[in-house]
Amino acid sequence: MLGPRLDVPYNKKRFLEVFPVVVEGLLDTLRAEAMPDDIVEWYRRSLEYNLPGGKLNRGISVVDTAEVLRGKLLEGDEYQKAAILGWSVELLQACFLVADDMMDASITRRGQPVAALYQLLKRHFRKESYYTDLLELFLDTTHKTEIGQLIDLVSAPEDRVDLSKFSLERHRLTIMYKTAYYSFYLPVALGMHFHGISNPEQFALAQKILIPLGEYFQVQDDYLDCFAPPEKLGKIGTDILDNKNSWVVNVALQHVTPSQRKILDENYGRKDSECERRVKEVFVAVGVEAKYKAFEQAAYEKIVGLVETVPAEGSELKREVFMAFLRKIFGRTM
Ligand code: GPP
Ligand code: MG
Ligand code: MG
Ligand code: MG
Repeated sequence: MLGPRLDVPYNKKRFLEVFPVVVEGLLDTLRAEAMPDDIVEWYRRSLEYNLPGGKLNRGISVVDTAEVLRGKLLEGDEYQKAAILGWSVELLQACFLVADDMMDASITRRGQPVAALYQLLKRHFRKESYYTDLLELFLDTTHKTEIGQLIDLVSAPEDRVDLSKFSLERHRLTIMYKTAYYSFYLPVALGMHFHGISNPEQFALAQKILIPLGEYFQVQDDYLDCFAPPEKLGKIGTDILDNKNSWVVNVALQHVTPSQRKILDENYGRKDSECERRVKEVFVAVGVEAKYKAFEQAAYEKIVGLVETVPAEGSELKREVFMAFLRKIFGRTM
């Protein structure tokens, strides 16, 4: 294929090769403040433990975006710089996941908080004309994500299960804020700034496509929480136990018989694995899997339709930026 290479192993390998630069840069900022060696060492271990373990889709998407916009592979220092911007998203993600796992009482995942991204941006981007745009983007996105997390948690009281409070409208609002902005809009917007795009209309157009893409991703996350094998998913689902306003329960509620509804009322949101099992039985019985497959297909077509609103020629943005992201997540099972 001519132009950017988007195959996953290659992109992941070269992205990981920049990680030592990220770590050394961050450690230098501590050494420059004369931090004791054991503190520097702890910081190194924390970065190495928490950062490289995931899929790295968000970080790699910053580089992919920049390469698609440029129409060629980035090399040398330029590649390194784009990858550092990608690693800054992974720092934000690591920090979010640790907080989320405490909020959701999850059992397994990657580790402890790291909030070094602003040091990283300062070190590598301070002299760029778009430095304040980067800062603003990270701050606004973090705020949106925190609001999303607020809606998610307030909608799931531990002591008061009331399924009549759930709705797909509330679900849409939740996932747009808690996931879509930081996981989809942020990486592409960073790649756009890196490439030198500054026209707000282009960012608005990107957002119009990426928010629905992110919503689709979080519906997948909700479905996989319930139905994917934990060893494959890398995390143990907690949504039923946590009384979450998830896509799955909303779809089930639309199709239950009165007796199935009673089972859900009595078993959803209870911290008990037998209750969880009964809830899953109802989900299976009402045919959630087929509804999910239909949802995936419809979401795919809707997003392709939105991508086609980007002009095929002569636009600063390129359709491939979005199609590359869509291909990464369509039909995923982990
Ligand atoms: C995903 O929700 C949302 C986040 C990881 C954002 C967390 C943001 C904070 C400000 C803490 P989720 O709980 O469904 O994710 P998972 O299934 O991975 O636990
Ligand atoms: Mg959560
Ligand atoms: Mg969670
Ligand atoms: Mg989840």
